[in-house]
Amino acid sequence: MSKIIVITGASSGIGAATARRAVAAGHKVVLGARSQAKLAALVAELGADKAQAVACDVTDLASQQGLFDAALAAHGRIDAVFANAGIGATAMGTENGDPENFRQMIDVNIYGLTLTAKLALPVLRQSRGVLLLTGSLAGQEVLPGSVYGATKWFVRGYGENLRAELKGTGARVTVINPGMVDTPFFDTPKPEGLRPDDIARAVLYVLDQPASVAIPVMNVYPTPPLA
Ligand code: NJP
Repeated sequence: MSKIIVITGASSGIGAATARRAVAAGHKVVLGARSQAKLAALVAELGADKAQAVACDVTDLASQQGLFDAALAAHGRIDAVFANAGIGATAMGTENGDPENFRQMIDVNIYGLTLTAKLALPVLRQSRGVLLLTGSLAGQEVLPGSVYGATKWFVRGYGENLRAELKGTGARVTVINPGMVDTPFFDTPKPEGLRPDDIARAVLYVLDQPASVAIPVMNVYPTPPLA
């Protein structure tokens, strides 16, 4: 069945790849990110009958509300929300890190995510849908001094708490934890990493499950190089 999927962080990388794969699978997508021009180009590529976009900043509740309002106005329901917007560190560790970058990571990766979830929960209760959160393998292991990694530890714990909040509603929560993915998240190409479409396939796998199946966590690693 064709699903209505809201994606944040949809203007590039994992979010854009997921939008492409979702539309190819027959779903309809409603895309959010700050960059209006990139979103418009993606909608033109995917087709305006299958994709729409609302420029928004996930750290602003009213701005994100516009994304959800547009999805509900167009489709009357939302079956899945992929809370994927996130930013990385400009330097490794805490001692060498830029405090302004710490604040931005906490704003987008933590606060913005909680706003997405706040807007998603009531609609997903109704549709018995799925909330996917983009975590990270960096939120599964200890990386010395990493504020970015700590924001993704938050995602891991928050996913558990949201699952408890939704218990008995039929709505489900999945935390997707990618390894390194070759996206604009990094300043330089990462050919040794996963492709954005590798994560998109994982997202579509979760969305393809029947309502009776819950996938709490999915870790996606690149295969280690051959010995
Ligand atoms: O990175 P990128 P990825 N409001 O830079 C958007 C996690 N992850 O696809 O606003 C709204 O291509 C930004 O759009 P724009 C990572 O932590 C990655 O790799 O127009 N949107 C863009 O669409 C993140 O959670 C790796 O600049 C905002 C998107 O976020 C997710 O994967 C590994 C925004 C970022 O796309 C997607 O990152 C891992 C805001 N305030 C987890 N700020 C990896 N790449 O290796 C940013 O484990 N965006």
